[in-house]
Parts: sequence; C-alpha cells; structure tokens
Amino acid sequence: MKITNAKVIVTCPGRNFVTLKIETDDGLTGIGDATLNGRELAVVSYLRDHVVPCLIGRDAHRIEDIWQYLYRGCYWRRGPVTMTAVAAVDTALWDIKAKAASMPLYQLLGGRSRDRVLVYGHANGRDIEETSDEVGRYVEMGYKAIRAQTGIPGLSATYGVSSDKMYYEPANGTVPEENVWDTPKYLRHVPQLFDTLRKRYGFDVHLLHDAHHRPTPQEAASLGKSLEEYRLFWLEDVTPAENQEAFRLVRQHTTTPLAVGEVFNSIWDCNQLIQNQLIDYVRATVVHAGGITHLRRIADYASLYQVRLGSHGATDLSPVCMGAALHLDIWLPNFGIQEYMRHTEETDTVFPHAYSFSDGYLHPGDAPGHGVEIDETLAAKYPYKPAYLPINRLEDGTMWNW
Ligand code: GCO
Ligand code: MG
Repeated sequence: MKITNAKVIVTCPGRNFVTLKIETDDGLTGIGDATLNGRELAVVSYLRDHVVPCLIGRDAHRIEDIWQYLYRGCYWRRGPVTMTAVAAVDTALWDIKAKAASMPLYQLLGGRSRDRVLVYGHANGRDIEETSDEVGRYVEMGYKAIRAQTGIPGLSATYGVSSDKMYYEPANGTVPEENVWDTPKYLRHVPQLFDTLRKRYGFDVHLLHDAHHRPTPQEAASLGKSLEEYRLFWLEDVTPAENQEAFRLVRQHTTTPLAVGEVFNSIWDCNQLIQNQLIDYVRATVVHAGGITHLRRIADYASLYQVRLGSHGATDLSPVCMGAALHLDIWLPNFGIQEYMRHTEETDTVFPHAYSFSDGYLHPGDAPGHGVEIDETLAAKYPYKPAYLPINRLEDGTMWNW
C-alpha cells in the first residue's frame, strides 16, 4: 500500500490546529495531529517542506521503518518541532493500518486491558469559593477525578484560571500577554484550596493540581509536603524537569504523587526520572512525543519501574490526538489517567469522532482506525490566527516560567 499524497491542513475553529492527512493508492486515508501551541507554522513548514516530499511512494504499512527514517534519518534528532511532525505521520499511519485491518486501533496494539478510560476534568475559579463550586459541577457531571486551580490573592492572573470555565484557553494575542508571578503567595494559598475541597467533598473524589513549572525544587518539596494530608491523585509539573535529578530533592521530602512530562518529546527527557522512580506518572502524549510508536516505547519502559501514563489532553491537542491517545490508554497495562479538557462544539464539528464521555470515563469507540476524521470543507472556513501562550515575570520584572 503506497503513500500517494500527504497534505497539511491548518484550521482555527476557536483555536489553531494542524492536521496531517495521508492518502494511499488503496484509497485509505489516515490523519495525525501536528499542533504545537504557539509554534504551529514551524511544524507546518517542517512537514510540507521536509517530510511530505520524502513520504510519497513509501509503503504505508512500514510504520516502524518510516518512524526510524524520520528520526534517525534527519540527523537532527528530537526537539518538539521534529517530534510533533514525526508524531503526525506516525498517527496517520496507525490510523491507516487499523482501517486496513477493519479494526479499532486498540485491537492492533493488543486489545483492551480495561473497559473504559478514567479521565480528569478541570475545575477553576477566581477564588477558593468559586473553584470549590466548580468542583461540585464536575462531580455532578459524573467526573471521578478533577483538577482544581484557583486565583491567588494579589496576583491578577494565574495559570489554569479562565472566565470560560468549560473551555480553558490560555493562547491569545499576536504577542504573548505578560503576567506577574509570585511563588511564596502561591505556596501559602494552595493548601487552603485543598483543605476546603476535602472538607466539602470528602476523600472519594480524586483531586489533582498543576503547579505549571513555577516552584524551584526546594519550593516544590515544601508544596508536596504541605499537600500530603489532602491525598492528591497527583501534583503536576511541580518544578521544571530539564534537570531530571532535581526531582530527587522533591521525592526525598514528600509522598505526594508526582506527574510530569507534557513538554517531553522523547524517552531521553524522562529516562532518569523513570529509572530512578522519581515520578509516578509520565505526562508525555501522542502528538508531542513521536506518536503511538514512541509513546508506547516510553510507557513500556515506565512499566518496568511502576510509573504510569497520564497523557496530556489540553485543548491545544486536537481531537485527533485525543482519539489516538484513548486507543493507547485502553490497551496500556500501566495506564493511570487521561487528561480531558473539553473542546468547543466548533472544534468537535470540524473533527467528527467516535470517542465518547460517560460517567467520568472516555471510550475510544469501535470505528476502524483511531476513530477521528476531519471535515476539510468546514476546516477551510477557519483560517489560521496567530496566538501565543502568556509569559510570566516576577514582581521585579525578571522573566519566569509560565
Ligand atoms: C495541562 C497543561 C496545559 C498547557 C497547555 C500549553 O496540564 O493541561 O498544563 O494547560 O498549559 O497545553 O499549550
Ligand atoms: Mg499541565
């Protein structure tokens, strides 16, 4: 089965998405997500100018060989742009292979290890009271796991807090918006949020929190300690992970479970974190970590060390990534949880999909392939709009992590 054509589709139904569509001489087509928030056009060019011309005429069934060809063959390995482009090709090829077999993708991976995929939703509010009410809304919608983020007194903007509660979208503006950050204020406030939530909702609902890379390792250790009594499902990105060893300090001081990795794009970003059991969940995802082929490799490696997969699933990852991730999740023995930030109705109409939510779980559906398609006519009605993630500065103007 030869690849006859591959096209890169850019659309903005509320936010930007990049999709690669591969066509074959059998008439089968497959799609892969190629969205890299705020750097979308870099991946578009990488695919259009450097990958697509090398794909034409290749055997679409040789997924592993094409993966190696794009990874080893470009000489410049890894990096978010490369690995997002590789992921798009890989996801589209798995979609095609599963369609050729007339099977949902999870069957090709080894079949289901569970009936449904546990997901977590996002509750947020300007203050503790508002966040607490939002958690109640998610409980009513059937969620079994909820991430809680709150505004911090004295800070005008905080990661994870938005005016549109259901569809959190931090990317906007033709240049990045500038926010002010203060970690000590944050560290004092967050335990109060979880104290309120546990008093109101008890301990049966899973609660999660994202520190979004802001604390230093020492601050991260102290945050983990101060949250221990609230028994979080996980504390995410509690400190940046470029230096994997930094997590040893955090780990030595707290039993709060740690999750990290939405910015990882290869196994080399987390090999020490996994091998030294410095984390509990790896957050790498299909679109930014080299597709199904490479994410499966990371997850298999993690399974040797009792580290589980908890894939990134924010709105900037398209429904195509979500669909593919769910097939991996339902098969993967060491699956932990899947993030599920809902897409807007506009986005969902451009990407019709077989996956569905019920009672706190997602199911990938049983359509052949990964079960997500793109309506190209509708997609063409939403032209690309530049949008950037915000940045953070400390009160004295120093650049900080957003
Ligand atoms: C999450 C993430 C996102 C990221 C976003 C960046 O846990 O879902 O932290 O909200 O900020 O995906 O593009
Ligand atoms: Mg996060």
